[in-house]
Formats: sequence, C-alpha cells, structure tokens
Amino acid sequence: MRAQNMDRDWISTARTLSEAVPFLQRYAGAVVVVKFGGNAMGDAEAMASFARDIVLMKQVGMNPVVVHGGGPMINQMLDKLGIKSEFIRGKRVTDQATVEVVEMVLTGLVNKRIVQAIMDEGGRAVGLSGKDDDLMVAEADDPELGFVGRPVEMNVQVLRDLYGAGIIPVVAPVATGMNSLETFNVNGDTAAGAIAGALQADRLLLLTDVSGVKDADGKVVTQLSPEQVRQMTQDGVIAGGMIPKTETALKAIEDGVRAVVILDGRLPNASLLELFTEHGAGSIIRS
Ligand code: X2W
Repeated sequence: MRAQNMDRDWISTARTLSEAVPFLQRYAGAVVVVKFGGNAMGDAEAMASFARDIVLMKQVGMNPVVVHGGGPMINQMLDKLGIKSEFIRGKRVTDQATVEVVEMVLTGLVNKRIVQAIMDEGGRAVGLSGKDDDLMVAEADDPELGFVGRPVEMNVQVLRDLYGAGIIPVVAPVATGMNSLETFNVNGDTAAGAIAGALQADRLLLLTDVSGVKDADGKVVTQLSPEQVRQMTQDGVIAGGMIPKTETALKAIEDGVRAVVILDGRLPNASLLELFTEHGAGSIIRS
C-alpha cells in the first residue's frame, strides 16, 4: 500500500520539505509578528489554516507573535446595537460607546476565536490586549477621531516571556491611556508595527485581502525599498487603504524591523509561502 501510493503529490510534498531546509535554518529563533486582519479571517477553514501556519512556525523554532484586527466584526456588532460608525483616513471615529464595543469585540470575541483556533491545531496560545502588563500605552491620535490611540510607550517584555515559555501571544489592538483611565482603539496595522518595532522583529507580515503593493499598471511589485514606497506614494500610485499599511511598514523599518511583507492572507498558507519558499508572496519592503 505505502510503496504503491508514491504518486506525484507525495513526492512533491517531500521535495517541498527538503527545499525548506535553508529557510528553516535562516529563521531559527526569528521573531515574526503576524498581523491578521479582519478581512483576511474569512471562514472557519481560513481561520484553521492560518492557525496551522502559526503553529508550524512555532514548531520549527520561530517565535510568532499574532496581532489581530477585526474591523468587519466590530461593524457587525455596532450594527446590531444601532450605533453608527464612520472612518476618516482609514481609522474609525471612536466615541465612548464605540470604544466599549471595540474592546468587547476585539478582546472577547475575535481574540479568543484565534486563541481557540491555535489551540485546536495543537499550539499553546495566550490572548492579551495592549492593556495587559501595560504592553501598549497610547495617547489620542487626532481630536477628530475621539478614542483612537497612537502607541507612545511599548512594554514588550510580556511577549518575550510568553514566547520564551513556548506560548504564542495573540494581541488585540486595544491600548490603555497614559493615566490608565482611558481605553484607546488602535488600528490593527499600527499596533502590529509598534509591537514589531519594539521587539526589533525579523519580519512583520501584514496579512490582508489584497495581493500586495501594485504599480501603475496594477501589477504586484514583489520587492520595494522604502525610497520606492515614498516615491510611489507621492506619485499617487500607492493610495487609499494601502497607505496605512505602507506607512506602518516604513515606520517599522525605521524602528529596526528587518523587513515587512504585505500579502493576501486569504491565499492558503500565505505565510508559509512567504517564509519557506524561494517564490515568496506579496510585496516585501526592506532597505
Ligand atoms: C480598528 C481596529 C480593528 C482593526 C477598527 O475600529 O476597526 C481603528 O480604525 P482590521 O480588521 O485590521 O481592519 N481601529 C482605529 O484594525 O481591524
């Protein structure tokens, strides 16, 4: 039975594993911050596939840190409660009632769903928000946006403690204020960038629902320098929802992150394709 079953798939599976060896060696011990956006979460199978990729990273000796979004799930809950919501420059205008819903949905529903998915795949995960151990302290980003926070102080030791103990941290992008009284809603990309910067991460993967940074002809650019990103933004080629992502990428690189990758999280095994194959996925930005 075993010998007869040597069809192409099994051979290519073995070859894929063998070809991954140099990548596995390169990334041993690497800190990889993975932003899992609400739009990339999709259905239960997409969640399970993401969780399996994260567990594999941990299994082969990397230190993945998950930072998640959940914009669509917040929208659904606000809708149910009859609270209107609007976005300015990609950020949700957040009043007191809204910030309570944001915190409930992100730290409760979405965070625990991801923790559960990682546990189901055989990993160990612990969920926390920026409030836990003062991980992320923020101040108001812009008076127009209400309780939207800009991270000003990061205390990432708790993340090192967790991954050092074999646990995958899963972070909800909610922050505490400087005086500990306020709760801030932080954009998921911004939070992931700040965490990656503070950890001096080897990689920041921004999993989203687009295939990468596109040029004027709509083709994905696979490799970009920060200078190219600035030029493309000036020329209006990088626009709309991509701007917060590329801004996050530039800031993270300035803060010492080695490379940032913007990729389509809905692709099966997107992170593995990026990390463990010559092919890569999406757009990699590095100096
Ligand atoms: C976001 C936080 C969630 C998020 C929001 O309220 O929707 C701000 O806009 P995605 O799924 O990554 O978009 N916060 C300030 O970033 O979710």
